[in-house]
Amino acid sequence: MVTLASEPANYSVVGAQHGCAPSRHDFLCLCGVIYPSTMPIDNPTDRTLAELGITNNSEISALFATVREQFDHQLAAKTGSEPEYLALHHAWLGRKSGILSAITDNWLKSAPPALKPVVGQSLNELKRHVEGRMESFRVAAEKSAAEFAATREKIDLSLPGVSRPIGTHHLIRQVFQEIEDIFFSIGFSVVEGPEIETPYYNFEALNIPEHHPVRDDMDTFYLELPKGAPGPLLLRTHTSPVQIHTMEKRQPPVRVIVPGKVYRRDNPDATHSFMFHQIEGLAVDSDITFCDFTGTIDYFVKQFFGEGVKTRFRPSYFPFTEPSVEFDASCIFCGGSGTAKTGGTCSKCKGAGWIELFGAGMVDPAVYGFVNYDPKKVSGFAFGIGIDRLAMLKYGIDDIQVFFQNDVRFLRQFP
Ligand code: FA5
Repeated sequence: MVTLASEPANYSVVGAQHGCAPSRHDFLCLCGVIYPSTMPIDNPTDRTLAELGITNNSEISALFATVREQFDHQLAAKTGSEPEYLALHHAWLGRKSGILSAITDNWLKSAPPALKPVVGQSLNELKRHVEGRMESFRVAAEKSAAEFAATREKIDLSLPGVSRPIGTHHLIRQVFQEIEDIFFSIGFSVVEGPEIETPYYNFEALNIPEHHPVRDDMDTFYLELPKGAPGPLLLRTHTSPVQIHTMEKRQPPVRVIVPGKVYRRDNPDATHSFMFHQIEGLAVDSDITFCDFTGTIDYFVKQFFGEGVKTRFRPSYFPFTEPSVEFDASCIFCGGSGTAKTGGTCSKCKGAGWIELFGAGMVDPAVYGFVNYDPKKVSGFAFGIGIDRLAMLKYGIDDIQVFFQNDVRFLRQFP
């Protein structure tokens, strides 16, 4: 065996036997002992053949045989894990600091011409050997990593499941659903429309021309548009524009309800919000009468609040209905007596015995003109229910703001 370097007096045995990953600079002695790079000793692969005193072919063969033995020894000490593979690959085949690169630089390139062929051939054989073994190591390491992952990720069906709390619909959504179900049962269907509208749909086509005083009550938010935009856009103030969209698209008979959000520049207080919810209703056919109208509303109110509730209507005004009415229901808190159950005036209806519910009316013939319906052939009714206030009434909520604060203590009361 060729002596490659004199062993230092103060070395310690480290490396494969100790589990640490060898690097090129740990590769100091080729007889199976690895020294840490911090030790002041020679590394044969850092020196040229001349510096190692190697002068003939047989010494070269022996030298390469020793290197190969060292590799085999290190490989045999591995358990087959991926990190071990990577470390060994880096130590032997690393481009910059790998042992094979060092041999190429220090032994092959500087070899005297007479020795070069045998050094080249030995290096190629060593390379093939190392690469072949490393490839098998890689395949085995990958396989063992996959097997380990499969074992780790195996689902244990006997474990108890993770229970996640399931949320519930917001009270406003629940009330929407309740109302929709009532109208479904009498042949209405749901349509939806845009929340961003043109003044034409929000006002003009509903018979509310520019400068009409009603527009003041519905002052709303206009969108800032880029210069040259075709016209103003606004956040709809009510769901009534969807009446127009619907009649533009469909011929009578029409029976629809329109749930959705609406926006007004109202200051927030216990009964006002700048964003709230409405359900529009529209029925148009060849022979719809005022009687059909009041009968439908009465049916809805009784279904929603209970059979005992009475309804009445009072004259009102909306530019898009004629006649227009305001529907009231007998107070659900005092039974319409005006006196609280505990005595004294009922605080909910303020002693009137009636609570205002929503506005409605027979569709104004002028509106039919905007959608090319013949007012002589069709008639119908429309209504617009404020959902938030209806929900407050039914569930005894005295501040509309709680709907928008998302306090779970409130929400949990309506599972
Ligand atoms: C309208 O919006 C009409 N479009 C309703 C209508 C439709 C009439 C079809 C005739 C035919 P009004 O402005 O009254 O009407 O609003 C309807 C309901 O919305 C009110 O009764 C009230 O319950 C609710 N509402 C109005 N403003 C607010 C607000 N700022 N916050 C919460 N609810 C509101």
